[in-house]
This record gives sequence, C-alpha cells and structure tokens, in this order.
Amino acid sequence: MQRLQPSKRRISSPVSVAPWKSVVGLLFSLILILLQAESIQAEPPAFTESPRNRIFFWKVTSTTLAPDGVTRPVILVNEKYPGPRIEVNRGDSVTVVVENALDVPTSFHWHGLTMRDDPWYDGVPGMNQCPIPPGTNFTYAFGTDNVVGTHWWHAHFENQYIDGLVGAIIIQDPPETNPFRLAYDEERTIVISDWYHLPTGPLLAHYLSPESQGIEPVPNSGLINGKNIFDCSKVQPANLECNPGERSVFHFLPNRRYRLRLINSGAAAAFLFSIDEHKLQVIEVDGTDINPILVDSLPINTGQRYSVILTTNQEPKNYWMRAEMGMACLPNTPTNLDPIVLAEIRYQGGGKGEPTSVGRFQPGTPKKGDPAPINPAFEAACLDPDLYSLHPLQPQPLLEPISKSIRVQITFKADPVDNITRGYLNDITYAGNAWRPTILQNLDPVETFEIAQHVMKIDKRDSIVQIILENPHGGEHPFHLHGHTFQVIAQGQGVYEEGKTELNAINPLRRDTATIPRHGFAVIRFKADNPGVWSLHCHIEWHVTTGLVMQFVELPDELRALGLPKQSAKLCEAGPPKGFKAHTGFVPKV
Ligand SMILES: *[C@@H]1O[C@H](CO)[C@@H](O)[C@H](O)[C@H]1NC(C)=O
Ligand SMILES: *[C@@H]1O[C@H](CO)[C@@H](O)[C@H](O)[C@H]1NC(C)=O
Ligand SMILES: [Cu+2]
Repeated sequence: MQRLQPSKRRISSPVSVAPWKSVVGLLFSLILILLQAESIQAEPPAFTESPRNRIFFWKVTSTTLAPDGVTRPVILVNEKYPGPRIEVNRGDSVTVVVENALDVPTSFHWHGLTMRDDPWYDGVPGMNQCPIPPGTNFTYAFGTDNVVGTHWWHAHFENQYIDGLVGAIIIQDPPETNPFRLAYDEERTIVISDWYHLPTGPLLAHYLSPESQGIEPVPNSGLINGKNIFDCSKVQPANLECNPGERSVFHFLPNRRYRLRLINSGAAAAFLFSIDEHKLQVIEVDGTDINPILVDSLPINTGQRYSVILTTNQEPKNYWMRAEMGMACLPNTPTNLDPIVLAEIRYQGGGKGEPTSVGRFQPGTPKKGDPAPINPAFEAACLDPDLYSLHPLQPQPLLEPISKSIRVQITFKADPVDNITRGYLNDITYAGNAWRPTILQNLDPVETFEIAQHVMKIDKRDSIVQIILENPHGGEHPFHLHGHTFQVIAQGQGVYEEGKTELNAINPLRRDTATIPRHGFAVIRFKADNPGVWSLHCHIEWHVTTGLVMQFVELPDELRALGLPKQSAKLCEAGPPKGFKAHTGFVPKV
C-alpha cells in the first residue's frame, strides 16, 4: 500500500579522506599547537575539494556529569557535553551513524539545515520519522543545500536535548564565497545554555501536572561550552553531590580578530552575551551573513545563533565573557540561581589571575546601585535585537505576492477535564503519534490527519506563505520553523494589522528562529519550495511538551513521490517499545 524507495544517495558513499592529507593535516595541527601553546583550540580545518561526504559515528549513552560541579544524570553523544561538533564545508553532505545505546528511543534534528531532498531525516518523531529504538543503529544522511554558517543539532524525542543531547553544526564557507574571509583570523564556537540540576523526568512530571499551573521549571545554572562554577552551598535538594566546577577559558592573542560563533542550545532561557570592555561586530544571524553592526551586548534566545567578531585590541589582561540570563522572561526568580554565567578570556601575556574586568554588573547577582543596564529592551523582556538594524549582506526582495496568510495565536489554558495547563496554537494543543509520523501518513493520498496533529497543507510549489504569530499574553516565545529560513517582516508590540503595521519590507532579515514579543506579534514569510513535513514550534522546550507545536505538509504530492528510505520505513514497523504509548502527544490525555 505504501511506495517505499531507498534514499537516492549518500548512505553508501565512501568516506573520501585521502590518507596523506590527514597525516599532513595532523602534523600541521601539531606544529600549530606547539607554536601557540596557549591557544589550544584548533584553527578552522583546511578546505578541501567540496562537495564531499563527511561521516560521523555517534554512540548515545546515559551517564552522569557535573558540568557546573553538581553531579546529575545526563545523556550524551560520545560521552561529550556539548556533544561532538559537526564541521563541514559548503556543499558537503553529512552522514551520522547513530548507535542508540540508551534504554529509551531517540532521534536527532539538524537545526538550521533545510533537509532539502532528505525530508525524512529532519528528526521529529510524529512528523518525519519514527524514533530510533533502544539498542539499534540508524544512519542519517543528508545534503547541506548550500547552507553555510552556525547551526546546531539536538535530540527531538521528548525532552532529551535538555538532558545533554546538543552540539554545534558549523558549515564553513570557503574563501571564494565567504564575504568575511578577510575580516577574522581565527574562530571559536561558544555554546551557551541554561542548566538544570534535576533530569527532565521529575521536572516534567511536575510541570505536566495540575499543581504546576503551567509554571515552567526554572534553570538552576547556566553553562558556557559545558562549564560553570556553581556555589555548592546553594544546591537544592541539598543531597546532590557538588564539587567545585570550573569555567571555560579562551586563550586569545593580542591584536587578532576572532569570529565567535554563538549558539543558545538551552531549554528556555534567553541570554545577553557580552565581553567586558570590548565591542562586538555582528556578522551572521542563524546562517545568514548580515551587514555588520557594532554592539556592546547581544541578546540570544533559545535556538538562535549569531557570529560576532571580537578584536583583541584592548590592554593585554584577562576579561570576563558574560552570558546573562534574561530574568524578565523566567516565570520566577529562584534565590539560588546566579544569572550571570561567566567564562574567562585570557590575552597572551595578560597574566594568569582571574579577570578583574567590570561589565554592566559585578559578577554575582545584580545589586542596588550597580551600573544601569545597557540593554533595557532585553532587561524588560527577552526581545531579539532591533529587527530594523539587521539586514542580509546578500539582499533579497520581500517575498510576495502572498498566496496563503495564516494567523497563529499563542495561548495557554487549563484543560477543564484534567486541570493541566497546556499551550495552544489557534486553540489546538499538539499531539501526534510518534510511531505513525505525518510523512508516512502522507504516502496514502486519502489518509486524513487528526485535529491534534495540527497539520496545514501547502499544495502549490513556490507559493509565498505568511504566518502572523500573535502572542496576546505575557512571556516571549522564540518560534522555530523547520525546513526553511524565513523573512522576518514585522516584529512588535500590540496587534498586527494588515496594511497598517509598518513592514520591514526592504531586504528583510532571514533566519529560522524569531522571538514573538509578549503582548505582541511577529510576521514571517517563506517560499514553499521544499517538499517535506516541517514543524513550526516554540523553542522553549517545555512549551514543546505542552503543545505549542504545529506542522506544515509542504507539497504533499511531490513529497509522496519521493517515497521513504527503507530504513526509515523499517523504524515504523515495530511500533513503540514496551512502556511507550503509541499515541503520545507528549502529554498523555486523560
Ligand atoms: C552500530 O554501529 C556501531 C558503530 O558504528 C557498531 O559497532 C555496532 O555493531 C552497530 N550495532 C548494530 C546493532 O548494528
Ligand atoms: C486546578 O488545579 C489548581 C492547582 O492545583 C487548583 O487550585 C484548582 O482548584 C484546580 N481546579 C479544578 C477545577 O480542579
Ligand atoms: Cu514558548
């Protein structure tokens, strides 16, 4: 009844690394390390003839870790947190062999990649794949569709990414096409995250009960590249094992330009990023190169990425790098949370001591009399940087005319039956069947979708879709669309009025995760040219659990014609392992 076709390519393509090249590369990096004993992070890899396939082997295990000094259960890829980075060149394809050594299912999403021609590898159970059962392997193999820049991967099964399954994806633009090739000398990746001392199991059990009244779990801590120091006297519950943690340290040479690739891989918190006594030049937003702007600090919401250039032109000493958690958008202010997450920047020759530099606040919780905030918009609410100041370097006209305009209203309410507070998009709280994903259902042209799947079909190739996201209540929601980058054509307070609200119509910013302000709106547009099942959801991971999710079935006929790779179809045959409800949603409906 279903037409199943093997994936067109790549699964069996050989790994093409000429052995002499890797030996030369290894020697070269060794020499580099010896020359710059202080600068221990490697230079970006040398460019080789692209495109080619790069293969990664991942083993997913559950273990314990103490990234900020507090030991807790985590799940990791190759025992690393953040997990292994995927670094490739423009045009390369990627193969990731996942060995699921957990005793629960898993799946992975490649945030920022479009999965063009590979829609079944986008990683969302219930939409484009069935979960990878425990004790089995699954191979993701996908192209990168001319995408470049700073992206990330994370688990998309239940809330697993909060428990450790995150990592960077960097797609290098070769010198011929990188407009910033002369603007920086080296680069570093900086993964910023909120962090919880309890695993998501107990946090969710409370969050998804009537008692929480919809108040989300609040972070205990934050991490920069998986490190921080937590004050052990404040650990709750007090019986958690706590030892002194350590901070990330960046060794920089004076008078050099560093591209910092910033990723917020957290569950909920937005961060304001800054480096004491330095300005930052923003050059990339979610993979889109932009006309550079100079800032003192930069807000980064969950799921978003930026690249900034830091020039080490200040007095050679040590400075704090800060990621300040946006307290205005947490549901409450925990007394044991230090919202300022620090890392050290050490100039060569700047001495070994801890930095003494002063930012907008002294390290520690802001006190009365501290310097005034330098980013009042972020301080009051976790807003994105001013939309009108961010424009792509490669201009693209406003996408028009609109073929389909959709209003999507975000609300939360307690269910009258079970008294559990859930999130709703246009009065639908999402629930899908992880073992019968939409992409599989779509193979049968007459199958209908359930209301709770919240499917919207887009039938016409190249039609322009506009989504007006309305957020009448308090609290920001960073919304992410799979399968596309979109134009952000309006973002503001109040209600969007067609024809009245001023549009960001000239060369609008293109990105894949945009914040919907509280009591406000954001309007995005994209072109339907990518057959697939694409999720649109809040990237506050707690809100994913509670239903703030919908999906587009884009070009269903073309999608059907693509069929499904054999291994993807096979994942769905066995059905859920023992203990997992077939019809999940994430919240079992009473
Ligand atoms: C999964 O992959 C790993 C490494 O690639 C391999 O060692 C292992 O045998 C595979 N397991 C299964 C069940 O195929
Ligand atoms: C729903 O739960 C809240 C919080 O526990 C409680 O105060 C309220 O009385 C409950 N309402 C109903 C109708 O059960
Ligand atoms: Cu949200």
